Amino acid sequence: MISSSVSFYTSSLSVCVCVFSGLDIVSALTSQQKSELRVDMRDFLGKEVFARYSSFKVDAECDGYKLTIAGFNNGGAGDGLTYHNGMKFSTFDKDQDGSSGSCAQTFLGAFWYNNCHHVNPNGIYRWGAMSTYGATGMEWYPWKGSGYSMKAMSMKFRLVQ
Ligand SMILES: [Ca+2]
Repeated sequence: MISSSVSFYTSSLSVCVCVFSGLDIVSALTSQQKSELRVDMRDFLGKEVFARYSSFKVDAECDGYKLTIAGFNNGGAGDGLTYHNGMKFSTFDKDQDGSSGSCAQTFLGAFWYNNCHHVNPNGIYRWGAMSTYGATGMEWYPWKGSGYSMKAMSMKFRLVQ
């Protein structure tokens, strides 16, 4: 289950792909040249915030698509991703997280899970705050806390000089 709301693209190449097929491309691009990442999100009241990271890199598949991120700049969202720095990418069928259980199975997503997440962009689409099903929504903890699923969230990176 992968949300199509999460897409990666670069400004220099018109690449827009879902996470699974995209990680190889993201890794190839970010390994060769410095990249920055911007995450935009919107709640169900229409408010929009973002978080920007001046450095963003994804390692190759043989290294578990490990995430390296730094240089947080706050656009109102707060820093959700530093908690995931250094983690490998986990899916339903590939547990590479920092938990004794499977974060991907528990939180119904695929991500650079630690033990387990502050951010769950590939979680299920829910309408804002819901107490059922725990933190399985499309969440960004520093902004809305646990149990609030965004109306929209996008992660975009671009190569920088
Ligand atoms: Ca685990």
